[in-house]
Amino acid sequence: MTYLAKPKIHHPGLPKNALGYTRRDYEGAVSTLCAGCGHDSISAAIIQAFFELDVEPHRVAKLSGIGCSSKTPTYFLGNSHGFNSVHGRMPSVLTGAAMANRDLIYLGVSGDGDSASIGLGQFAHVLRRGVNMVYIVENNGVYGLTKGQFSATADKGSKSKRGAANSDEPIDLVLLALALGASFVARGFSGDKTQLVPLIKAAVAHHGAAFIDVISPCVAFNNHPGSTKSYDYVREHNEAVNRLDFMPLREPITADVPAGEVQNVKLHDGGVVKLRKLHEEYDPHDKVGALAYLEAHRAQGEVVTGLLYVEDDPHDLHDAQNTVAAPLNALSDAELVPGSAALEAFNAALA
Ligand SMILES: Cc1ncc(C[n+]2csc(CCOP(=O)(O)OP(=O)(O)O)c2C)c(N)n1
Ligand code: SF4
Ligand SMILES: [Mg+2]
Repeated sequence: MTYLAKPKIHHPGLPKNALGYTRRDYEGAVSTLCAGCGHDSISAAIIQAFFELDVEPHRVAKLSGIGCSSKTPTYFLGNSHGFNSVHGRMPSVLTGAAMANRDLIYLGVSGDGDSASIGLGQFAHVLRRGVNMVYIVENNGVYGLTKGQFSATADKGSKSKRGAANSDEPIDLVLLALALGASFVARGFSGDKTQLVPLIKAAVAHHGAAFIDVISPCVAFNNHPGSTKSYDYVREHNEAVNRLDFMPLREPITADVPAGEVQNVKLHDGGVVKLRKLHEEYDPHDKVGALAYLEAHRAQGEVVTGLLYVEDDPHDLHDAQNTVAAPLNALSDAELVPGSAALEAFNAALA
């Protein structure tokens, strides 16, 4: 993959996080995507989220498939581990890496073609297994990289750049993620960083399968009248269920928010998501309610964004499989090869 390295000139006055790193330490190469692509705004939100979370870049593993969206890990977290896999196959590579080393933060970045078309089976299984990760789909309703064919998330009746209407029913990845058992489900919009950054931060802190569908207009093939994934359409039809701030517990919770308008959602690692509820009736702990809410607003052509569902006490695949806590590459020969006596005892236990 070609890329342009960023010049290593650091402004001495750049703000530093608790680790002494600047935002530049979380950036990657210069993007080669089309100017104005929504995916670049998502990269910027990821950079900001990890900078603000004070995460050491070498603790992150970013994985992707194939597509403009899947190219983006080159443009953020340049000092992290990275793996650009095959089209639609990122989830199985991520699962293998996560099972081998639970000490890293796993960030899967994919597109709607990558996850809802060729990779739908992989998408389903990584969520239902509860792999501890943040899974972001940069959803533009088209195969951007291969020149704008409709993807499986394109709305029925939405028009392509050449005017052809899509005749197929769309797959709503958020509804699917809820049905498949993801323990954190959210939707954002690439053009709304104020909402997206805290969503990413909360997803990183979540212990389990965290999925964020980010509507991300493709300026080359899907940002014209008739498209339901354009900037204008989403701005006009966006229904935000909540406003989010993410606060690690070491920071005091601000007290100047009027009572009754805020709900603190505790995350497994002790972090807190502060939900400023716009709608009194919306409860992100109620999965059945979330499904009904999404369907009702979808029927009205609205795109619901925000934290839609979070499980308070989630479990991940390591919990289910009772795996060893140490990364496999840290185990000694004796632990990896326990010998014939241990094997015989194990076989005897199965008899
Ligand atoms: C096995 C395989 N089939 C098809 C392709 C061609 N291909 C490359 S990217 C892509 C679609 C990408 O769409 P999406 O995941 O939505 O990413 P976007 O470019 O829109 O961000 C396709 C069909 C491929 N690379 N590999
Ligand atoms: S083709 Fe679309 S998705 Fe790809 S870089 Fe250009 S604007 Fe972004
Ligand atoms: Mg796409």
